[in-house]
Order: sequence, then C-alpha cells, then structure tokens
Amino acid sequence: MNKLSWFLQSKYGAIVHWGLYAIPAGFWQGEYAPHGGEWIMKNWRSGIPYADYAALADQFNPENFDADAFVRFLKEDCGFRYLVFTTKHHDGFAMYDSACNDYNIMHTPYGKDVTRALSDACEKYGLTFCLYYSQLQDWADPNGFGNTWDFGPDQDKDFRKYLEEKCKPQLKELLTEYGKIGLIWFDTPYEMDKAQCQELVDFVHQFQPDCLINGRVGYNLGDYRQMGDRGIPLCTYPKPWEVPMTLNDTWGYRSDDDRWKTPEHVIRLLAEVAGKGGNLLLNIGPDAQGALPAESENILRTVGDWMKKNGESIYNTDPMPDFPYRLDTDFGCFTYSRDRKKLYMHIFRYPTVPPHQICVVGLETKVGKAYLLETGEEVMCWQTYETARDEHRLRVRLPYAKAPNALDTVVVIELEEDELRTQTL
Ligand code: FHN
Repeated sequence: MNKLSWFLQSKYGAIVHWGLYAIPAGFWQGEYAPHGGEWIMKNWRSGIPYADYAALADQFNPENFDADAFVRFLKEDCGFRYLVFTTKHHDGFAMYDSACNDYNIMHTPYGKDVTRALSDACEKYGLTFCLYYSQLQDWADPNGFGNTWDFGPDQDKDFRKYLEEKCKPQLKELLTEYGKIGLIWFDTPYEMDKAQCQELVDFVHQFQPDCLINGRVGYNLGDYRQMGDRGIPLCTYPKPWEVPMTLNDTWGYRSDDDRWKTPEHVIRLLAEVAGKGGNLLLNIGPDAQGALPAESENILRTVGDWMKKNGESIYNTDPMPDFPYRLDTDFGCFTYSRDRKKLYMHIFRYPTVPPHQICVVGLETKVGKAYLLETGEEVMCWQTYETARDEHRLRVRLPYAKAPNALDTVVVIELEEDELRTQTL
C-alpha cells in the first residue's frame, strides 16, 4: 500500500494547539495582546521575557484533562481520521516527557505526559496520531529562531547547535518512544536552507520510514503540499494537499476569540476541499484545563453528526476534474467517489422554489439513477443535449420544498461510465 493512502482517504483531520499559551489566553498581565494566542510570547509589546513566560509552567495543571475521552470525542463524535498534536510549538515548551530538555510538561504541577496519553488513546480508538513540531522557531532556546528580545539577532545564532542539541534529539525521542507516527507536521521553516530541510526529512525517515512529512518542512521536500493557513486553492489541485483551518480566528486558545465559524461553514469547506482533492485540517484550541470551548464542541459535534450520515461523500473521495465554468448557480459543489462510480452533489443553496430543480451544465458522462444519500430515496434526474446551445444538461429534481438537510443535502448521482467527462468551452 502506498504510504500516502491513509492520508488521501482521511480527508478530515484535527490539529490541536495546546500549550502554556492557553493560560494567558490572549491577555498578559491583564492587558490585551494583539495576535496573542500561541504567539503571545512574541507578540506582546516587544516580547515577553523568557523567564516570565516560562514561569507559566508553574501554573500548568489541567488536572481533569481526560485524553481518552478527548480522543474518543474526536474520533467517534466528530468524525476526524487523524490528530496532529503540538508537541512543541514556537514557544519551545515540550508537551511531552523530554529527557534531553527540561523545559517540558513533566516540570509543571501537572507532571504527566499528555503526548503519551493522547498517543495511547489514538491507538485505542483508531485515530492516526501525528506530531506538530516547530523545527526552527524556538523562543526558549538561545539558538532557536525568533526570540531576539532575550537572545539577540537571529543572524548571530548558531542554528546548527540548535538542530543538534534540541531539534534532532527531541525528534528522535518523539519518533522512537511514541509508537507509530502517521505524520510529522513541521512549521515555519523560514530561513532554513534546502540541505537542512532535507537533513530533517532523512532524519525522520531513519526512525520511521513510513512517517509522512508535511510540506512545511521546506522546499516542497515533504510528502504533500501544505497550503497556507486557511488557503483554499481556487481549482482542483491534483496532488496530495492539506489546508489548516481555524474554527475561530486563533489557533491557541484565547478567551475573547468568539468569531466562530458555523457548522454549515465547516461542512461546506469540507465538501469544497474534498472536491478539490485536499484534506481539511481543522484546529482545536483547548483552554488551560484542556477543556474545549463550548462553541467549539458544539460545532464539531454538529459537523460530526452530519459526517455520520454523509461521510461517504467526503472520506475516500478523489479530486473532481474541473468543470470549465461554474456549475449552474451557486447550488454547492461536487465530490467524486474513488471507485469513479458516483458523483456526490452537495446542495448548499437548496432550490425552495418549485420545481425544486438544479440544472448542471457541462457534464457529458452518462448518469444512471440519483438518490438522497441520507435516506436512499430516489430523486428524479435526466440528461439532455441541447444542440442549438451546444450544452449537455443534467437536471436533478428534488422531492421536497425544504432542504432535507439544511446544512448540506447530498444527492448521489450514479455514473455509467468510468471517465468523468466535462464539456470544454
Ligand atoms: O505560526 C504558526 C501558527 O501559530 C499556527 O501553528 C499555524 C497553523 O498552521 N502555523 C503557523 C503559521 O503558519
């Protein structure tokens, strides 16, 4: 099996940003920190001194965090297929038991290895466990990139020393002590040169040859393309890719960030991203106690309920060939089954006006029957070729005046040919 297979089939992953930054939650000494969240140490005024920020470790004590329940929720209630956990973000604090560097979770009142607890729970519930690791930025290390207020200009630092003394030893711990890792999620390679990035790729593969590496290892040396944060390509991108997406505006928890996306928004993103061939990596930012904000939990649960009934139209789908123009009005989008036998029509804007019909122009492939994915109820559909207009038209007539699922009603359209042909302009 191709080592990318699990990734391509997953389509929906969670990235969890959790670290010391969840304690200040966007406010330092009572003062609002612009672009706070996980960047608060760097973004508050001219930078929070390392000694002050590190003192947060003395307060970190999420006593009631239950990794088992957390992972069960992600897998069984939300429908995620993989979990990427921030084992070390740019602040340099390791959320695992690191023998090679004391700045880690074991030296907090909590004193337990959450990375191990999460990896064990992932194994138990069948969620692919993956690691986020900030390979260059490390605001706690004199030779890591980014902390210029404590350690001086970045160009004067000895990055080789950082690589050899912190980055590689920690990666080795993570790759040898936490079981099988689905993928390593590097971030912000910034000024690393290509040889250094390749060195990290080889280093990872030395311990786990099948571990995938995301594009942000640098220079496209990873196994798949990492789109920019919240960056969805306009067209289908036929090679493997993933887009990291926030649920509100920040990644790490901040108490005042209430710009939540709606469940509809997330479901529609999922369909759009899957249709364009990618994976949606949705962010979760637990608070300092490890609890999810209620809004976040509700959104994830609603999306998960939809996935339970309609997941077939997302998981294990293939990129859709691009249509030459936008389909009909703004009804929604298509996803395409990997066995090439079905098109899934995701209806976002349901035609409430009689005859409750959607007309798709430009599909040449012969279609068979159509039905509602959630109930199996057959839906009338027919194709015509209009000579004078030179248009292939597929009409789908929906049986109800009201959307059967207001979030996204999925109609399955069976295909009678293996190739999906669209009309060229
Ligand atoms: O700087 C980080 C940021 O904190 C967050 O982790 C995101 C997630 O994609 N990545 C970086 C910026 O691209």
